[in-house]
Amino acid sequence: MSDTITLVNPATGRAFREIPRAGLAEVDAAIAGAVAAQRAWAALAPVARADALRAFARVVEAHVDELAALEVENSGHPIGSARWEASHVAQVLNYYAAAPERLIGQQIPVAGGLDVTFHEPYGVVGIIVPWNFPMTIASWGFVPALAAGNAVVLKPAELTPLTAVRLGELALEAGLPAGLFQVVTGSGSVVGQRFVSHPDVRKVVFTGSTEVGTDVAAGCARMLKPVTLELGGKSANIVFADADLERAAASAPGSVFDNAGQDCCARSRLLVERSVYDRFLELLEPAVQAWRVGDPASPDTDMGPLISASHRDTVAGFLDDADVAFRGAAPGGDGFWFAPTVVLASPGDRIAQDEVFGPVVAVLPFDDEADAIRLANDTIYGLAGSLWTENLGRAVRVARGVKSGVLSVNSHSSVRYATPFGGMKASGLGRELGPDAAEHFTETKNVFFATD
Ligand code: TAP
Repeated sequence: MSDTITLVNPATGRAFREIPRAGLAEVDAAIAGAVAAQRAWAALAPVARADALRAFARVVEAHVDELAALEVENSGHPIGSARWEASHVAQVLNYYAAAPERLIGQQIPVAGGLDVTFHEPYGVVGIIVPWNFPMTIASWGFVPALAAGNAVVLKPAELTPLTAVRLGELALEAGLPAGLFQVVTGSGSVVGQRFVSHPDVRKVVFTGSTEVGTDVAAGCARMLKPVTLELGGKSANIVFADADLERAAASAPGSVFDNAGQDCCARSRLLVERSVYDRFLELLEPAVQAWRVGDPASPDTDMGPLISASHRDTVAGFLDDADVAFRGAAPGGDGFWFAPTVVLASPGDRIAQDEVFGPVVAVLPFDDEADAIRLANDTIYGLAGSLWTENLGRAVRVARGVKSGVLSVNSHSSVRYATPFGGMKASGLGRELGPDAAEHFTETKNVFFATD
């Protein structure tokens, strides 16, 4: 394996930067530095840790444009999305800056003394991040982990390390102690595996494919390490006949083609009640044609390229045996472009079961509410989902009936830093974000003080 990683701009197909590929010795050195930094960090007054995270947030806010430009070049994200992602990192920092002073334990009534609980940090947390949302997904792990008093070693995806590397530098600029938050670039099989096997990494957060996540969880089990897994998805967008069909159709492209469909929450199955199926497809077609695919640096772009040539081949392979209804447009040229595609499918089809992770949506009809819930649950995954109806009772019943971690009614919202995020079934284990995330990076210690 070469000791550098070559980065390629997905919109042009051209290599533009080399970065170091860490070996085992470098990972171990980073972990040793993190162990030392964590002791000092956890010993600080909670208000001092809170202030440090607020300072980090301010530095990130001041670098939103720079971070966004890196994501445009490295990941092909449209500039508007990339700015949102960088701002989101600052917001996550601001939100969890409140956590160090709010990690409140319990006082439990017992005989003969005083019993209290403490939220103790694990120590060093290892975070493994995929290439689809490099900054945001990293921040969902490293921010609450730091807030809870841990040190973090972070491995970005080899394809998209630049914003994570820059965030590591910005942490130092903001005054975070050296060693506390380290970004180690390298391969999953070396750096990621070392987070799993190293005894001083006491918790692992993994976001990526269900296949690799299962291996990571098995490795963590052997080390008795807790692990949070955010994995794949095949989420349903369920449109009932009583929905506002115009709104549902206008918003459907964004729900699956955002980030070129490389989104674990992509609503890649569109379930439409049979009585409005034809009408809905008529409304959907112009919305798909209007979805603007092109230069990620342009503020008018809705969708950029796929991440790599090989990923484009994988996505294209899903169309080999698919019944394509209509497609949007995409540029030609050397970038890894792929036109948004709408496919008509049956429940057992590969396109209706497997995660494509590209701009392809499978449309399936359903007969009634029970059928909609059954179809929505007819997948190994359970991450996100949307449902469109004007009937409140139905919205409640279906939202409770679909086995997914994150659902939205008459919208496609999935991620808010203040609300919990994560999947059921093969989509994951544990939750990120929301009011309890910092606590998830702690272990409860119970202390009894005898008074008699
Ligand atoms: P993976 O191939 O699973 O890679 C994810 C990360 O794990 C990368 O940093 C990768 O490093 C690393 N890795 C690879 N092999 C490893 C190993 N043996 N041990 C430890 N780490 C290892 O996924 P991907 O292709 O990057 O991302 C796409 C998948 O992620 C999709 O299935 C998608 O649904 C899922 N995803 C889920 C979510 C949530 S929140 N549920 C969010 C985003 C993505 P390299 O860079 O060296 O490959």
